[in-house]
Amino acid sequence: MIKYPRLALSFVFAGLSFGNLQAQDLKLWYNQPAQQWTDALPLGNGRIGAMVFGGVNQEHIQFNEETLWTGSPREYNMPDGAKYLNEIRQLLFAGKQRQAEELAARHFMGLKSKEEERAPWLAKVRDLKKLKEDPSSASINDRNWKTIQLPAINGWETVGLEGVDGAVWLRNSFVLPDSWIGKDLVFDLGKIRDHDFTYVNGQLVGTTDNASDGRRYVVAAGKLRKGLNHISIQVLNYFDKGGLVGYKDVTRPLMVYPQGASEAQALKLSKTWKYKIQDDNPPLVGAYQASYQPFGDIMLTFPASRSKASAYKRELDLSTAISRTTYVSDGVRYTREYFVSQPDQVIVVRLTADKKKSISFQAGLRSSHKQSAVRVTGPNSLSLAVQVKDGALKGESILKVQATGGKTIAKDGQIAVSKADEVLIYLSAATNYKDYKDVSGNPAAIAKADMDKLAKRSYSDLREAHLKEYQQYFNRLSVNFGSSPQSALPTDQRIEQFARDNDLALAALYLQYGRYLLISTSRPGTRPANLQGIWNDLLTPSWGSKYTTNINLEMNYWPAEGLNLSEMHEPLFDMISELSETGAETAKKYYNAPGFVVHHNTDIWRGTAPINNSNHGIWVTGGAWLSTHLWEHYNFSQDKEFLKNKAYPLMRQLALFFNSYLVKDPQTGFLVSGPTNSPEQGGLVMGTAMDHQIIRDLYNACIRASEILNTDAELRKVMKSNRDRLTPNKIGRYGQLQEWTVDIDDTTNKHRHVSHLWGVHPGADITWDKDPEMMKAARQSLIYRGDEGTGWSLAWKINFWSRFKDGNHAWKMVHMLISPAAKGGGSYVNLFDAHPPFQIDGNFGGAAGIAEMLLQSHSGYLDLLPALPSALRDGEIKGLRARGGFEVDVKWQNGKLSALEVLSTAGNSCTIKYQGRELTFPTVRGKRYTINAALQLMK
Ligand code: FUC
Repeated sequence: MIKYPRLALSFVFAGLSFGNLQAQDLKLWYNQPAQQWTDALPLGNGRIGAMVFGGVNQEHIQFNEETLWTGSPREYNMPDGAKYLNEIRQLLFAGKQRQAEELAARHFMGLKSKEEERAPWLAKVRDLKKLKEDPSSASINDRNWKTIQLPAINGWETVGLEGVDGAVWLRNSFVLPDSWIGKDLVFDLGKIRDHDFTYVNGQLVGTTDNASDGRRYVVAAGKLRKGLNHISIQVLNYFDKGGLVGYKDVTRPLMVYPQGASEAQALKLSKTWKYKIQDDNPPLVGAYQASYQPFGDIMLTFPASRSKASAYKRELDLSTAISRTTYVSDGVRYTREYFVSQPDQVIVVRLTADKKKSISFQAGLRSSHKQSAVRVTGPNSLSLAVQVKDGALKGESILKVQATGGKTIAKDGQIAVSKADEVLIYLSAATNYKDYKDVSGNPAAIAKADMDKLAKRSYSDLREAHLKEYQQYFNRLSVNFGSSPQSALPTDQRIEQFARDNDLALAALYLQYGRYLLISTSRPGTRPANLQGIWNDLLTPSWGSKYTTNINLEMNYWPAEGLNLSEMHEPLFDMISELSETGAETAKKYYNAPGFVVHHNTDIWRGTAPINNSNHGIWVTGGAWLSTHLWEHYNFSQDKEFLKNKAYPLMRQLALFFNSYLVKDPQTGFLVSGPTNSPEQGGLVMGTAMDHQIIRDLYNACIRASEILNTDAELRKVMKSNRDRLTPNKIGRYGQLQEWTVDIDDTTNKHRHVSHLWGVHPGADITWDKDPEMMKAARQSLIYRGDEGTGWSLAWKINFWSRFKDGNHAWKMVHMLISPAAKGGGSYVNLFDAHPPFQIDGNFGGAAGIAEMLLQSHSGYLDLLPALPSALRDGEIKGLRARGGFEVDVKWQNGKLSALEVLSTAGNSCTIKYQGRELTFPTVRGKRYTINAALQLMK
């Protein structure tokens, strides 16, 4: 890649056309330590992730290594799925969806990992008579039981029972109000994972297995007592989140109320439950795919201070990727600095104080993995070894504490430092994962080698190397929407007030945070960002914290090209190469087709077979959607070597797959995809708008690429013919863009997925230029769908409204995305996107969406300020990249373009459009052009 002297040039031009630059607002900061994981601040080097809590007496740094997952290399494909393909298709063409789904469920899903029978275990744990004391009985003595705070939306794993699956008893009680005597009561217990046997005063009042909704049991008056009443619940949890998980709306309590009375009269159940683990060895549950795992935690315990700490602040500086905690305790100012170094592959923490001999603490390591061990390995070092349950992967991590002054002693699995002047702490971590087929790595050797390399390096060496490496990416783009008075407020308060306050600087910060997160989770040479990037503290994270390809994985990479982080895209490209190997097997076994196919999920073992359920797991365009990222990388970079050696060979494989796979719809005569679904609704069908848009895009890209590379003339003819015979986009009877080939859309459907609008964004199948009627129909579909959604759905809608060129509606969606996460999609205290729970896609989709308001380039020209919201009156963004090989600095005042510079990185002709004006000029590679507000070329 050619490097341009961007800093030097922009320095010269800054004075000429851009005037005064306000400082960017680039810090997240808080006046109190993190209480929950989603309050903690994320750091990462693409491989190692850290979440810093910043507690005064107890510092907690939870960390991850990106290759620690459950599972092992194994066969994921059903051997003879292809035998049933035709029958499934015929059933669907004949309108027999249910039969097709049943057949597919039996013969067309992937293979699960090992599964054990449940019945014997269930009989054992249900045999309460065999227990010394019957925990269901009202009179049991539970004084020695421990307590836990429930409900917890992410399961009891997050509130003390980490890693626990099995049979657990929970107990609670309440005093029956006298006025309720003689009335039947409703026990509203929320959702319970997975199976409950609920007793009131020793009598079974309800049991439900695997419900997706909350439990509401009606208990007859005769079973209740005057005064104190006892609830005992035996919860059987086989895997994933356990216990009382409550409601999505986490503010909704568990409660009891008389039947027929309003919830307003309800009595809230105490959140403190007594618990006792009866059996923590449930039968194994087979899993279609593996889950991303936490690694461990660094715990630093400081002596209690005489007085309460004051002047507390913790922050994350996006310009340096360094987090800092400061406070004053007993008259001493303490500062902690943390970063995760890419050049040195370690977490670095520095503790300082403004008075000598003030630093004393104990450092320890721990892990939620049942199989883990901490050892003292030297006078100032510890190691942590972890082994994933029932899986092939293990990890090793080393913690080293280097104090200046004072005394350091390592014993009993801890390192104690007393009265030091300054302390450096390093952590290295590795696993035995080498690639998706090979787990022969030596984690202890890697962790040790990384630690040994630090021997001759000072803190300032490490810090400098870190800054240099990080800033080469981060500093390529700056953005300013004007200063907000709210910049003086801590970030949690800004999020709370954002919808009311028009805190423009927070929107700019959100964009830069997206870039920060992408650099931190997806450096070249690492694995791509999963559903949570590289940050995960749970053994059973939602959706396995893996890779969902029907929107989430792709959304993670929406900012990569436009927001000038092209190299961060590389891990995704490497993954596509691996998927082309595993997906070739799936293409053969399920479709008897060449090329490769990826269904709606994948994991570290690169599984590509259909998973979960036949009504939504059989979706065939995952690989094709991913391949559009290869083509987009070429569009932005104009890198022909990349096109020739990496992108086109993979794209071509996908075209070969679809050449073989597409079939003629007997009703319409057009080619359709299928069996498939429109993610994740409507069930198994033949033909969806999304598939056809993606496949059309793939063919268009392959046709163009084969022309540029002057290859595959014969194949090109086939691709052209298939493209032209594909089912076109259709407008349905409600004026909507049809989601399916038949006009069955339901205008009251508020589903989070808006897949049929793929051609509007991220595709370019439907644009105002090409087909305004279709664009209107797409907009109508989005209006029917409504604004509400999960975090990623809100983020997608920012992009849609930007492409519809309705900046104010896009801005409304930004407001919804940057709002407190308590009741649904929004942002957590650390600005992580809430599905809920935390899912990083919305951060990336949101950042890309804000940029989409300012510049679009998918129609062959630079479309300037295409969806500028009226709230964003003044601003500038420098370093945006556009397709065709351009880098753009744009400034606007009073809602109008005021300055523009374009750097040509490929020497292509440049066309710019702005409010009816148009300018086209030839460019020279490496040259920077200034254009005035009237769209005239200045030099
Ligand atoms: C898809 C979405 C869900 C979630 C999951 C990870 O299944 O429908 O909303 O984002 O992926």
